[in-house]
Amino acid sequence: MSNASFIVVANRLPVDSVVDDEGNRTWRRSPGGLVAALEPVLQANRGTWIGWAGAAGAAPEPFEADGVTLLPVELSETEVLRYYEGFSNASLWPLYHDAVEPRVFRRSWWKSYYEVNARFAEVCAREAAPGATVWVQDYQLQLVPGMLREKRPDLRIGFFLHIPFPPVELFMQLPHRMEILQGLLGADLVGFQRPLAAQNFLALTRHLLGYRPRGHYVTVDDRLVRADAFPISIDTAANEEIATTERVRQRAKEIRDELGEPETIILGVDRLDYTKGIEQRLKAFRELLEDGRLKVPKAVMVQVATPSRERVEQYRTLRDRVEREVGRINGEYGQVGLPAVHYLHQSFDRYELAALYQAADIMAVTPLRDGMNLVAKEYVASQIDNRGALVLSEFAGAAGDLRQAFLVNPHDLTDLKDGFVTAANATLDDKMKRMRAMRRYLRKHDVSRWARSFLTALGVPERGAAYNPGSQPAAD
Ligand code: ADQ
Repeated sequence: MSNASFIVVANRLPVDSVVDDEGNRTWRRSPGGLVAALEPVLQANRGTWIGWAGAAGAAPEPFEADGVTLLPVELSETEVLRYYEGFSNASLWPLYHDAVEPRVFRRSWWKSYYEVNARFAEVCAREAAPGATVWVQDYQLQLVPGMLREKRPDLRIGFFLHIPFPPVELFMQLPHRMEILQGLLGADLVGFQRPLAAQNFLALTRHLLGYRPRGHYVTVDDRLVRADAFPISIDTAANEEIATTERVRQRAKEIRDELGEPETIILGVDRLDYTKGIEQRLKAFRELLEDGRLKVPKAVMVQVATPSRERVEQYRTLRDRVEREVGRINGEYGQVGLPAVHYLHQSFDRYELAALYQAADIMAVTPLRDGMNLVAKEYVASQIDNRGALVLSEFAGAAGDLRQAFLVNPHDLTDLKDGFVTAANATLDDKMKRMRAMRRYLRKHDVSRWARSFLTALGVPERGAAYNPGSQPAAD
C-alpha cells in the first residue's frame, strides 16, 4: 500500500503525450480548470491522479509533474472500443443527455465497462493511505466508488458527475441500472451540476432500491450518503487576465477586420457533439437569412467545432450533417470572399479562443442538453468591456448561474431565432448591465470555490491545507 492521502480518479490523466522528432516522449499538461483547481490540494497532500494516458496498450510508468504523482492505467484497444467509445459514449452519454440521440446498448460493452472500473478501483485501493480521500470523476467511472468501498471501507470517497443525471423514466432504460446506482452509492458524497440531478438520483434510490432519502441524504448500510449540487466553474481570474492582454485585444481586432467588419458576429464554440445543438443553431441562422431578419455581410456566423470522438458512428454522421448544412448556407447566402458561415473544425489555444470570444457580438451557446457548459462562462469572463451578448440554452446547467443571459429553448426553432434577433437588437446599455452582473457572479463563483465547496462537504479541510486523517487538532 502506498501513502497517497488525496487521490483523484478520472478517465483521463490531465496530460497529453508529446513525441519529439527523435521519438522521445514528454508530457504536456492539458489545459483546463479542473486541473488548475485541484492542483493546490494535490500538491499540499502529496496527491496522486489516476487515469488513462490516452493511448491503447501498455501503460507508461508512473511519473511526477509539478509535485503531483500521475499514475497511468492501462486500456487495451478492445477496451477503448467497448468501455470508452461503447458503454461510456454510445450508451451512457446519449441516455444521460435526455436521449437527444438514440442510445445503443451492447452486452460486451457493459462487461468491459465493469472490468475497467474494477481495474481503476484496484489501482486506487493499492495506492491510498489509510483513511485517505478519493475523488472519483464522471460517468465513465460510476462503479468505482462502490468497488472501492468494498476493498477499502476506511476511505473517504467523493464522486462528481460532470454531465446531467437523467430523470427516473430514462434511467430505468439502462441495462445494469441497479449496479450503476449501487456503484455511486459507494461514495460518501455524490455531486452533480444542478439540484434537479441530485433529486433525480435520490428519487431513484427510492424507486429502484427501496431506500428512504431524507433531504439530501440517504442511509445505506448504516452509512449516510449525501447527494447535492456543486455547479462547476472556470478560473475566472485567469480568463480575464488573458482577455486583457494586448495580444488578445489586437487579435480580436484582426479577426473583426478579416471578417469584413460586420455589424453582428455570432460565434459558436463547441466540441462537435450532437448534444451541443450545432445543427439547430445553423438552421436557425439559415432561416433568419431566409426571412431577411439578418443579412450577409452585415451578420456572419463563426462556428468552431472541436474534433471529438471521431471513431464513434454518431459523431461521424453528425460531422457530415453539420458540414452539409454549412455548405448549403454558404451556397445560398454567401458572396465571393464573404461566406455567411465560417466553419473551423480545429482546436485553438487559449489566446486565439479568447480573441474569438472578444471579437463576437453574440455568443451562441445553445445545447439541447449540457451538464454545465464552460464555454458560456469563458465568454462572459472574456468580455472585459461588457459589450457582448450571451444567447444561452435553458437546457445548459450554466443557465442556473448566468441568469442575465438571453435564454432560449433550442428545441423550439422560433424561440431560438427570436433569441438571436433580440440579442442582436439589444441596446448597449441593456447588454452591459447583463454582462456586468454575470461577470460579478463568476468572479465570486470560480472553479476554486467549486473544488473547495465539494471538498468541504466531503470533510476535507480548506483548500491547500495538508490533510492528515489520523491527526488530532493541535492544542493551543
Ligand atoms: P464538455 O462537453 O467538453 O464538458 P464544456 O463545458 O463547454 O463542454 O467545455 C469545453 C472546453 O473545451 C472549454 O473549456 C473550451 O474552452 C474548450 N474548447 C472548446 N472548443 C475548443 C477549441 N476549438 N479549441 C480549444 N479549446 C476548446 C463536460 C460537460 C459540460 C461541463 C464540463 C465540465 O459536457 O457540461 O461543463 O464537462 O464539468
